[in-house]
Amino acid sequence: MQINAANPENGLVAPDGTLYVDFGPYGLWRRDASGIAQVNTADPEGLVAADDGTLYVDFGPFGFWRRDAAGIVQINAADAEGFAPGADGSMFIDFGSFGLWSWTLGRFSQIRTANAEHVAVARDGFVDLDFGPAGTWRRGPSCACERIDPADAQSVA
Ligand SMILES: [Ca+2]
Ligand SMILES: [Ca+2]
Ligand SMILES: [Ca+2]
Repeated sequence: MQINAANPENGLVAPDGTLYVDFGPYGLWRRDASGIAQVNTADPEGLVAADDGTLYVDFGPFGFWRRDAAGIVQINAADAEGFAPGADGSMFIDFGSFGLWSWTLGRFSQIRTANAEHVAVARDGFVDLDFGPAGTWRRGPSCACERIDPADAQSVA
């Protein structure tokens, strides 16, 4: 089924079966059992679905948003540089010069003040964080952060 004649820039199927498509200047759209609808007119820079089906969207200068059954809400006005969903429903967000933050159960907490170069979440609940010259760090389910490599990783994906 064609949602839109425009070329999609990005898309994903959330764990709840909803299809989300980034149609660039035509905004963000979804398709589920109730049909096809536009979620937002802004062009997403990135989107990811958490295990619980919640969609998280980086709308660039319009901030960072989440969408669940209750609707779509902005959770921060800053433009995220990167983000990755944790196994427990947390979201880890690189807000550039504002540092690295986790979003859990509706609350933000800052993990580090440094600007991460890359954030990746392993399925075992660990978060790998590339802080460039400050080395590569790993944050475990206990929330402790430890440096696993003093070198600047090329990638932790
Ligand atoms: Ca886009
Ligand atoms: Ca962004
Ligand atoms: Ca960054």
